[in-house]
Amino acid sequence: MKITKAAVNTTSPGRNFVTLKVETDEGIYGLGDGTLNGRELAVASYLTEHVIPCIVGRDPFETEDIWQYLYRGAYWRRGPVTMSAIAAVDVALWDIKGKALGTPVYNLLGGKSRDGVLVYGHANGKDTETALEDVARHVEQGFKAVRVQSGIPGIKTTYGIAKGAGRYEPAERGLPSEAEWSTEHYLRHAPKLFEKVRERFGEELHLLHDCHHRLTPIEAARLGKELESFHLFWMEDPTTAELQEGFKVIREHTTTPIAVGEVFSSVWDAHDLIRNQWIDYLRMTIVHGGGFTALKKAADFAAMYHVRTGFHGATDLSPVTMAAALHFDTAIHNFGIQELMPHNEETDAVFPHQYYFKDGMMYPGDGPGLGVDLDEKLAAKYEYQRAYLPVNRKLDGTLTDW
Ligand code: EZ4
Ligand code: CO
Repeated sequence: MKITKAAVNTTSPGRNFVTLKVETDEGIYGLGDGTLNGRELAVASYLTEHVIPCIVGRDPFETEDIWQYLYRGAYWRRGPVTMSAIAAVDVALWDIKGKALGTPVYNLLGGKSRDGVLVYGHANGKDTETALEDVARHVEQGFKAVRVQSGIPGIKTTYGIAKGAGRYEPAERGLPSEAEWSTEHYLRHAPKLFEKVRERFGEELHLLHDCHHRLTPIEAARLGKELESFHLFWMEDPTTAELQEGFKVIREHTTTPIAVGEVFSSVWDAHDLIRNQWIDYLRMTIVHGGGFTALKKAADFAAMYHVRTGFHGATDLSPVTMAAALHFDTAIHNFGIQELMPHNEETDAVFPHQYYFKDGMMYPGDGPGLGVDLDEKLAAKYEYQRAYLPVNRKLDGTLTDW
């Protein structure tokens, strides 16, 4: 089998997506996601200008060699743009393999290790009471695990909170908006929020929380300690992770489990975190981490240190990545949980898919390949529109981590 053609599709059914379609001489094609929120066209051009010309004529079954060719062959390694582009190719090729062999991708990754994939949804509200109502809605929908974020008294905007009546969407069209941050206000508020959630919903519901890289290690240690009695499933991105040993400080102070890695693009971003057992869950997902070929190795390495996966699953991960993640989650042994932020109806229509949600779990479907398609006619109706994630400032105007 030979790759005859590959092309990048950009579409914006409410938000931007970059999708690679790889075609073969046997009429089978595969899809890969290359979406990098707020920097989409960098990946699109990396693929079109630098990657596609090198893969035409290659055998799509040679995923290992093609991965190494694109990674080592570029000389310039790692980074989210490069790794998302490599992931787009890798995932499309695994999709082709599955279709050619007439089997779902999870069967190529080890087969089913579980019946379903535990997912967590996002509950949020402008204040504690509204957030609690949203938790209740999630419980009614069948969720067994819920991430809870709420507005913080004393700050105008907070990460993870829907602005109007609609759903929360991190990126916005136009130039970056500016958000406001105060660690002092946040640290006073967050433990009270979780006290209320446990009071109302009991012990059984899994609770998660995203600190979104805003604390220093010692501040995160304080939060982790104060949340201990509420038994969180995890505390996410407690601090920025360029300095991996920063997590040692957090770990030494608290038993609240720690998840990190949605901005990672290589296992090397997590090497010290994993081998020192400073984290419990790795969030780097298929699209930003270089595809199945790279993630399988990262997950196997993590397994040796009791680290499980908890893949990023926000709306900027396209349905192609959601499908890929669900096949992966189904197959690997050290799966932990999968994030689910449902796409809007327009996106679901552009990417028809087999995967589905039922009783708090998700299932990849049992058709060949990834079980997700791209309706190119419909996609063409939604032209790419420049969009950015917000930037964040402390109350005195200092730029800080968003
Ligand atoms: O801010 O996906 O856990 N989920 C998150 C997301 C991220 C966005 C960034 O593109 O942190 O909301
Ligand atoms: Co996050």
